[in-house]
Amino acid sequence: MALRQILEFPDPRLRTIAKPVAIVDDSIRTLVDDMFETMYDAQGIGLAATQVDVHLRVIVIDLQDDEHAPLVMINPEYEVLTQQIDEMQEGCLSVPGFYEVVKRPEHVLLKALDRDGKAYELEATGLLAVCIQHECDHLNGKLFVDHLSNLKRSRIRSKITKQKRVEATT
Ligand code: QAP
Ligand code: CO
Repeated sequence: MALRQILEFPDPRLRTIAKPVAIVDDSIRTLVDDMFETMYDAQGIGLAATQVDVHLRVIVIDLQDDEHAPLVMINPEYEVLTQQIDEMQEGCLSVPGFYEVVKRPEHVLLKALDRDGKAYELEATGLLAVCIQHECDHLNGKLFVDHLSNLKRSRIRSKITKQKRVEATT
């Protein structure tokens, strides 16, 4: 297992549309294991392959509570099951230090393949539903900051860019 580097906004590689996984083989399982290790190391609850510069439709999620086991989602798709929209404060390992409220459907049905390539379905509400939608957005080159106003997004972009300049000179 190995830690992988997490791309940070506004890196253009985060805009790549990920390709479906053709076969769930050992190379995909290695990617999944590395993604869990990288996510736990960074103290995240969800990570998409896009964020580690691998443009395949693979997600790992671990809410780290008593109700939910760690989840692997390969070629995920979801259906919205309600008209109800909830607001939740979101963060992202690719936008470190920034948290903003995003509105999303509250109830989804996820269809995906697991670590063994076996198809499964999962109904989700609450934090898990938000996390599934947030991570699926990554596979389509989208970030939670895209749900914010242009003003908020450009403020976040300039703060991160400035911080990177400071880091480069210290
Ligand atoms: C997506 O995000 C998510 O800024 C997963 O300094 C987040 O794991 C879905 C993190 C919230 C729903 C609600 C962010 C860690 C982790 C940071 C994450 C940071 C350290 C973000
Ligand atoms: Co994210």
